[in-house]
Amino acid sequence: MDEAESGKFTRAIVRRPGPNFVEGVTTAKLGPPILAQALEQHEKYWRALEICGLKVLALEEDSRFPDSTFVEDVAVLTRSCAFLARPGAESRRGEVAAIRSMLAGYFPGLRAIVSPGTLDGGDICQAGNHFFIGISRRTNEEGARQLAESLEQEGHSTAFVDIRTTRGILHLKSGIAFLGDHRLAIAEMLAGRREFADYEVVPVAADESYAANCVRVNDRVIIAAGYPRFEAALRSLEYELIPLDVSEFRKMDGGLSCLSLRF
Ligand code: CIR
Repeated sequence: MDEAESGKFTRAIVRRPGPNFVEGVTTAKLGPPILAQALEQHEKYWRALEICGLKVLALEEDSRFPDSTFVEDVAVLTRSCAFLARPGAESRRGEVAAIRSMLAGYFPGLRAIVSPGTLDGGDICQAGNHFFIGISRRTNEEGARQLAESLEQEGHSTAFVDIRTTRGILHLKSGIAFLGDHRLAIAEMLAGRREFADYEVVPVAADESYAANCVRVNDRVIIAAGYPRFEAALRSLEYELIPLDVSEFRKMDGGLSCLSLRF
């Protein structure tokens, strides 16, 4: 639940990268990730969530699923319900089982995206009571429709954002983040889209676009280290920041938001 305005997050689910993390799906041409560094970066990410006041729940690593450290993609959580995703990459579908078991203890009425729908949690951006639902190479129109219908039954509003022809982002949240305060960080490739017209925008320049994937967690914002203009823009808005190096996850097309499910 990416909702900074209606109550605090108290928990996060994470999963350490497994020994074959390097075998995951990627389009980034940044070379193979170094597992030892990925583990160290993950450890710091975990600590950052604790600094933000969260109890961190860890799933066991699972080498059947090299991308399973990107837990955000396999569920969508709101204050009142949880939706199991149906990842667009077939190699990731089996990741849902472990998340289902973990979430069942916290969300009694689990719902699920069903075939022929596909949906990755990375395409869902919650902004208060409103949900932006990306339609991407991973989330198809049917998956988006199923989620929107369920969310609307729960009293939320939704808007589709088609990013299928937007270059340079895998998921919607690779290019936007909700910062609370009716404010979105928006990467250059998504700037000017009418879906975001009602929001105050913190623009992320083309050469810093990776930084748009930041995470507001309670009173702080976790950001990728190494993007000085975006960092300065957030500091000038008086956000308390936790910059983290996530270079090894970037090599696998991942970022900060995808490494946890917060609720
Ligand atoms: C994948 O291609 O599915 C993973 N290698 C990366 C997923 C990143 N998830 C995200 O941005 N929400």
